[in-house]
Amino acid sequence: MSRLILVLGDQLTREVAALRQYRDGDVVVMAEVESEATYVRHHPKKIAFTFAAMRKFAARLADEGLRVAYTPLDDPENGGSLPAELLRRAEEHGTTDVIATEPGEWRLIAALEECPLDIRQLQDDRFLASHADFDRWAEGRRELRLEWFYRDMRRRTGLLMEGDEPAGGQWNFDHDNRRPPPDAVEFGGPMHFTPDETVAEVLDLVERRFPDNFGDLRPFWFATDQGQARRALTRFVKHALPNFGAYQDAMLSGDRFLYHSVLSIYLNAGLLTPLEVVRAAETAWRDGHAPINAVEGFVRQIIGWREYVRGIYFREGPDYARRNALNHTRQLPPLFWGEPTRMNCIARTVEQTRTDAYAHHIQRLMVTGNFALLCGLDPQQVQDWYMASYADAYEWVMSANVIGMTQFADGGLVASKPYVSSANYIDRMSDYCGGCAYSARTKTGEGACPFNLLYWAFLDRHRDRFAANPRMAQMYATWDRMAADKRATILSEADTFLNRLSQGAPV
Ligand code: FAD
Ligand code: DLZ
Ligand code: SF4
Repeated sequence: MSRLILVLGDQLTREVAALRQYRDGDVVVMAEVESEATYVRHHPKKIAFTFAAMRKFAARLADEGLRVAYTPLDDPENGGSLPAELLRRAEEHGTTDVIATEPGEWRLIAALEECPLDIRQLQDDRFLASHADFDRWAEGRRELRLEWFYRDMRRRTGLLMEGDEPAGGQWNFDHDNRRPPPDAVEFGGPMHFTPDETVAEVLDLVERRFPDNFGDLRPFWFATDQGQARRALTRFVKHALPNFGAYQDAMLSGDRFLYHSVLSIYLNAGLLTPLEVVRAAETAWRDGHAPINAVEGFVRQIIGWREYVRGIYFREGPDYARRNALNHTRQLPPLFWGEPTRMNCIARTVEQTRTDAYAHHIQRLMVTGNFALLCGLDPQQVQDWYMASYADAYEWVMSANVIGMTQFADGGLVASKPYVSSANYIDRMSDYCGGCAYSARTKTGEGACPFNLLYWAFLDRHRDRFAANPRMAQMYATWDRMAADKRATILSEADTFLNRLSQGAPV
């Protein structure tokens, strides 16, 4: 009897677990559906990327001789959701037997479990650590810190290892990284691809069906198949990887990508596998093309952070994304959706997010994430914003980054202290402050940067929770040493700022 093999829009790999089960007579089911396209108001570039990459992958499978049942969004028979499409195809092909690869979000895992067909969800072994591997690592540990997980992954994969020792004699080369922005960037950004016929059709469809979503659909330049994604990887390794480490944390108004890879979109959709990406980087180091600090930093992001945040999401369960340990309830202000603001760092980051569906890690962490935490925004609304804003957004990778790392809403499971900073950090690591109406160096009064006010107000508000944290002792000591009238001024000005924000007044 034939079986249905379900392939989701972020499982576009020939080697994905369910497809490896394909045998003659089976039918591969792929469907563009309203429910996936609207469960958050995705950036139009993300929807276009997903549909175009799905169409090209389906065509490739058909060329290889597989039977593929593909449903475009505009098909009048379209059931509107993945379970509905499976039920329709099951009836059409006279089967109830379905093989799927486990989706990356709890809501879809549950929807498949509830679907009245015999659906087997196989482990997604594109990841290097299975759920069992992560649980084994986490079991009995008091703290689930990335660094220990990462070292374990290095040993397990043998990546950047010389025998039992880390290559270059250190596990982590971050002290060589984190330099302020360079005067000039030699990379020129990620590879751009001119839309082919398939992409052009999808762009028209997305323009018609999702006209009001936040973000610019055009110009559209993402890779949409494996061949193109591999070319983007080659370009990154050749031209950007050598400088990746040094300028990983820098931000520049005139250069949105610096030396970042812009590969998460392709990795998360399956156009690239994590192993091929890290092996390409390791080879560049072994060939003497890229220094160890750059390659180690890059490899850590992929076999460390990427696997770790997924491990946390699945280990903690469906309620993780709804945690709110600091009881933050302020509504997300309209400046996140591009309403004018005088805060140049926010304006630049949001503008880039709107045009490219991309911002690099430090922009997400230390600009928008930092600001949201300092303002006490509702973490679910913050996560919804990130989900709606980025082409690489999926809950399995988003949640521990937003709920854990940036908003401290998991109470410190991921971050040992909240990622908060005053204007100092942004001033040192970017050129944003030079073009800002506020002054990074001004602490109170006319023109004082809001980060300088909000930072101390945050610490003061959460004193009970954080004062005993040894990593924050120095901040509290500094705060306590300030003159009482200065502290009162800071708190009052922070309050005025937050009230303006809540009232929708321009800030
Ligand atoms: P590079 O800087 O070139 O890094 C290389 C690769 O490492 C990335 O492609 C990515 O696969 C991986 N990586 C790096 N940092 C992380 C991390 N913290 N977690 C997981 N993987 C990482 N990444 C996503 O893929 N999807 C998301 O939805 C997402 N949401 C985020 C939200 C917040 C608030 C923060 C702080 C980070 C988020 N990240 C997310 C992680 C990171 O910001 C992006 O992976 C990275 O910016 C993608 O750009 P890049 O490919 O140029 O990465
Ligand atoms: C992101 C996305 C979008 C926009 N549309 C579809 C779709 O129509 N069909 C599909 O199979 N997958 C889509 N995806 C990817 C899914 O949302 C993704 O598989 C789940 O969120 C689990 O990670
Ligand atoms: Fe951002 Fe403050 Fe710098 Fe302006 S002065 S860019 S608001 S950190």
